Amino acid sequence: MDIVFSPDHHLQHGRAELTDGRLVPVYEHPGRLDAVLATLARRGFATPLPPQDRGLDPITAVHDPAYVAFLQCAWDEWVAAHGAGGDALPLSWRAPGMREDREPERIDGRLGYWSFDAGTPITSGTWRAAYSAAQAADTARARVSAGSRAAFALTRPPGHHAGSRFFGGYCFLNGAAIAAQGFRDAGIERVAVLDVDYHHGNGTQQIFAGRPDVFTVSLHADPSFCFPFFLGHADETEGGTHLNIPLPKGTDWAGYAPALETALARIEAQDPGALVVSLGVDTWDGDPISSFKLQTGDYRRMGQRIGALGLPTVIVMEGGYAVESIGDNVAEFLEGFASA
Ligand code: Q9C
Ligand code: ZN
Repeated sequence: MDIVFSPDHHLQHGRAELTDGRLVPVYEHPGRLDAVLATLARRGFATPLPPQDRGLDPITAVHDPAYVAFLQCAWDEWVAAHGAGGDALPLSWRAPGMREDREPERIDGRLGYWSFDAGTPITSGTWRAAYSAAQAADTARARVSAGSRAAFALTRPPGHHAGSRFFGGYCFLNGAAIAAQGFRDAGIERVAVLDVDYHHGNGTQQIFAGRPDVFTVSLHADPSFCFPFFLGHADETEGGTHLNIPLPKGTDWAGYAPALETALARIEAQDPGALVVSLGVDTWDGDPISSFKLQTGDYRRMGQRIGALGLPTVIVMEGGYAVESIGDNVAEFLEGFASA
């Protein structure tokens, strides 16, 4: 399996996030990918390839160019207003009845305009890190388009919460969506996206809502109790082009496996020509911000079941915050996939 990786991920290193009423060190930090990289090397995976740079085109294929332009200059505007002593974070958002059609001028207002949470710090290196992650997702897709059975984009910051016009949930550019759209633009008529991150893939759902050419599925913690709270319920079908499978607190493999089978059957019924997997391993038992109970060996079963679809596949790294196990959980998934 091809693995695409850029050390530029180190450029995204936020200082703090607001969690449970406290400012705490960020969960989404460079040590996550350092751990995966070291584990994959130790377990004998092939040396990763660097991403190719195809510029802004693969990004603006799924994100509004005005949003992309905002991401590129947000840190500089923040420093001009507040200095570089803290991360750039939004604190105000529009609510129903407020104006959607007027982007504020002040950076504090613009941060709220283009986001949906206060847990996603913008730093000096955020744009370059997110840009390289987007290129890695695109390169993984290009490898598969060129004939590889599967490729893994080992990337951060993650992407599946980022929509066409917003950041949030640690995400800025949606690598899974970039890969799926890349397959479409390379001539694949129908693409499926399967999101197994603990959290609902709200950005991916939004980007492809109502698109019969890209069928999206997300298995996740029920938004009644879990972030992103305002999307991800089972009744959101987007005209038959999307499937949400919300799961209860404490879900283990016995609860997860049948939901995965439902998702796989729906994907097979669409007869797609390619698959994109949003791989979050924050469903692991010991994850510090999650509640599911999957064990390390369960990721091998998950990878095997997904690999058995037999589709050309791009796997994109999403969440997973238990640094002691993230590498083994990812490796189990990839080995299971390859063994199918
Ligand atoms: N108590 C991904 O897994 N809220 N994003 C965290 C922690 C946001 C997770 C609060 C979680 C976003 C890609
Ligand atoms: Zn997650």
